[in-house]
Amino acid sequence: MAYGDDAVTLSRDEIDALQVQALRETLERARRAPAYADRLSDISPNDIRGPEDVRRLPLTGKDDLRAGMPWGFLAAPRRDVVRMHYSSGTTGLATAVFHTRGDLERWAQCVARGMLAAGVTEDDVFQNMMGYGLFTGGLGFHYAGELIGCMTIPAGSGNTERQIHLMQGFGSSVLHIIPSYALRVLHVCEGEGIDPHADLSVRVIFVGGEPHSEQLRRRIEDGFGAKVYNCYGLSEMCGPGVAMECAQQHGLHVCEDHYLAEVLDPETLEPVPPGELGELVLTTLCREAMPLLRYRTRDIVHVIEGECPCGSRHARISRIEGRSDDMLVVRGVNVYPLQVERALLDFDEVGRNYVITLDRPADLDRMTVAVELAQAGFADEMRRLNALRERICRRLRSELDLGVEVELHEPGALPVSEGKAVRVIDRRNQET
Ligand code: DLL
Repeated sequence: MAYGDDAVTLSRDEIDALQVQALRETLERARRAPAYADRLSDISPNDIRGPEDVRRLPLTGKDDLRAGMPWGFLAAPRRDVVRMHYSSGTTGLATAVFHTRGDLERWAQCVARGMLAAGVTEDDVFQNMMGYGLFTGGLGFHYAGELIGCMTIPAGSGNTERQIHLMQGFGSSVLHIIPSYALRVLHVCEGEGIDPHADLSVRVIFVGGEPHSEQLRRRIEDGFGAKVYNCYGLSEMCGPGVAMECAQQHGLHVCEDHYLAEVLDPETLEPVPPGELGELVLTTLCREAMPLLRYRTRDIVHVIEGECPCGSRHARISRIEGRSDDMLVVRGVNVYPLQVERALLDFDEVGRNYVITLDRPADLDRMTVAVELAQAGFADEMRRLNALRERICRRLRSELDLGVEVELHEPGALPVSEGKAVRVIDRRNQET
């Protein structure tokens, strides 16, 4: 084994002690960030006596990150930062996340821990089918694969025929992929007459980046003849690797030596009783460049009680059961309806009403934006309208980083709801 990790064998008491110490250090580091300096003037590290004292710290939200752009949450000297990622925000304005070299090493260790728990070894060929770039999915797993010693193929996302060709040609045994894209790959295999059980060697698949059901996991497992492990994370913490499933496939172990997790009622912001659904709130424990205190993920989970038979005493959370805000995840890309609205407002020809429909034909998320036109009579000018549709498509693609379909409608043609407008119709789960 090229890489070992002692933290998985820590007892509960050891994890608690480690969290208290790390929380005190985090508090000291966070003070160096301009956005936290004033908010932490009343609290000293000695006030932290148990992990529950995290509740003495202020909550941090996406809006705070946005207000602090670009450098407000940077707690280390700029010259110590070796990487930046970028994540989308409630009004489409993305926020930056900074990493020191040490932050990147610890991130790779978190992901490697989950990969090892699923039985990945240096003998594996790891095809990483997640986007590389500002999105954290690709690079997040890449260095973990190399740390373990896998032959790592940075395939990136898309180009399905080539992906299958790589899997066949190099005997890829481990994949990392967006769950909806995994179904797409199976669909293409079927079309090409490739039987994944007989013609491919995939035995372990990590999925994450978007919500998915237990049924979807089973479909991917059956299709590939492989075990599928859920991996959770978000750019604000690092990316993938905040919590991952072990071989039991029952709940995701939070890397509790790196993240302190709370589950709060999103309205009262009080802790929910163990086992009940609430919003996951995370505090980084080791981050140097950008410590975040009690970050509201908006992801709804519950804690899985009891000791996991795998032996790890790191707390387990359920799969993500929903969001406490209106963010949609489409093919792994985070989309806020307001981003769509903002893009549409750029067009004089477009009226006030629009509806976003999500469905999943051919097992891949599709987002269609029905757009009502500002004036009647456009329906005759087909050429002009097609050009307009193309421009709106391009504008939405640049805003969302996601290809969407656009339909144009006569003024008054889209339903108008009384009260809060119904902007999103999500049919995806009806079809899975
Ligand atoms: O999606 C990081 C990631 C990449 C995780 C690849 C796992 C695998 P963001 O783009 O910042 O980061 O999006 C984070 O995606 O708050 C969840 O709402 C959703 N999400 C991520 N993983 C899962 C999952 C990455 N396993 C947001 N199940 C999060 C359900 C997930 N939702």
